[in-house]
Amino acid sequence: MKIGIVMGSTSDLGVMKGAAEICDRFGVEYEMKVLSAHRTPAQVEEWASSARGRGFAAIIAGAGGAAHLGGVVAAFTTLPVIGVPIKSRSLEGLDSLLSMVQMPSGIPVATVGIDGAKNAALLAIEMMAITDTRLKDEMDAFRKEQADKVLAANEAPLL
Ligand code: RP5
Repeated sequence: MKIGIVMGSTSDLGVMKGAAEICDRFGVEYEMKVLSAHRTPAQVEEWASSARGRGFAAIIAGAGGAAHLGGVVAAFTTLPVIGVPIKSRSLEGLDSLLSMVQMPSGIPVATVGIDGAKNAALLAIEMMAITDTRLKDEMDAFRKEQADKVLAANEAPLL
């Protein structure tokens, strides 16, 4: 199983590469695409509607501004879609966040925080780890690593 990572523009790549880095860390295969809900709607439909048949477990969609890419992808698949609102130039990403998170009832887009591409990938891998014990073990180790880092900060006086 692999993860689909799609973004509306190459200008989103600096943030969305964070999702790819997490996939690499966990040894999870991904397919990364730039496709726009408004500039290339036909290609979005083709890519999203074929995703399940091509072995995807979940899709991560990053977009900024009037960020409808996640919703459009979700319209064409019943795979879980995780939205990453990209920080925009004009409204700092609040526009992207609200556009994504406020999906009308019936077609969900599980939206992470602004520029939260890494969390989106972690969430997708947690979904895969429901049935994949290797990924479950890797996720436990990843959590422990984070806890150890926090606790290590207390080994010397803080001030
Ligand atoms: C959205 O518009 C993209 O997801 C991007 O975040 C934003 C700006 O796109 P560009 O003008 O940089 O192509 O479609």
